Amino acid sequence: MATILKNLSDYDFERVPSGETMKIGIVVAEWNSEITFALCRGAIETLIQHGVQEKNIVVEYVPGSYELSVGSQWLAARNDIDAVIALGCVIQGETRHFEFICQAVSQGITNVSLKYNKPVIFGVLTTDTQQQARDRSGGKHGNKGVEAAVTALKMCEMARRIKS
Ligand code: DLZ
Repeated sequence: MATILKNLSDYDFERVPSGETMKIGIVVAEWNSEITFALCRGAIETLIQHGVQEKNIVVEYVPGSYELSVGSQWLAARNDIDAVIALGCVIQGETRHFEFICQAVSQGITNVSLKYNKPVIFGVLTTDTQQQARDRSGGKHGNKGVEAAVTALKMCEMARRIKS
């Protein structure tokens, strides 16, 4: 599971499908916004690099990662949106809040994806420290927003191919 050996922004550009005809929803948690807004910038830049038109990127904000599930659901319910990217950052604190939020959001996002039969991408950093989160939101380990965007495009292409 270690991401230490993997740079989250490294991928094979040629293997990513064009996003020219895709419409992507992004839901961003405002908690730890220094991190999550950097994830969002990484995701948007990557989508645009792969042909997604700016007008086809819909960004919505929720207060914290716990609300990412329902925020994703509202976007996934829209027929015009092909995939949703959920971006958040949960940092381990002194209480068990961390575990509850991580469990809820990972399960919640999976449920939304299965309910709406469309990709909902888990772009949530779950780290022990703020520095680990910085390292993964445009720092030395890349940007999880980039990884999430690439995953969304690949899954959209697969969904279209298989469902058509
Ligand atoms: C309350 C809380 C705490 C302690 N930590 C985080 C965090 O590290 N990352 C995050 O995205 N949100 C956190 N929150 C807020 C919860 O996600 C949620 O917004 C509130 O509990 C209200 O439901």
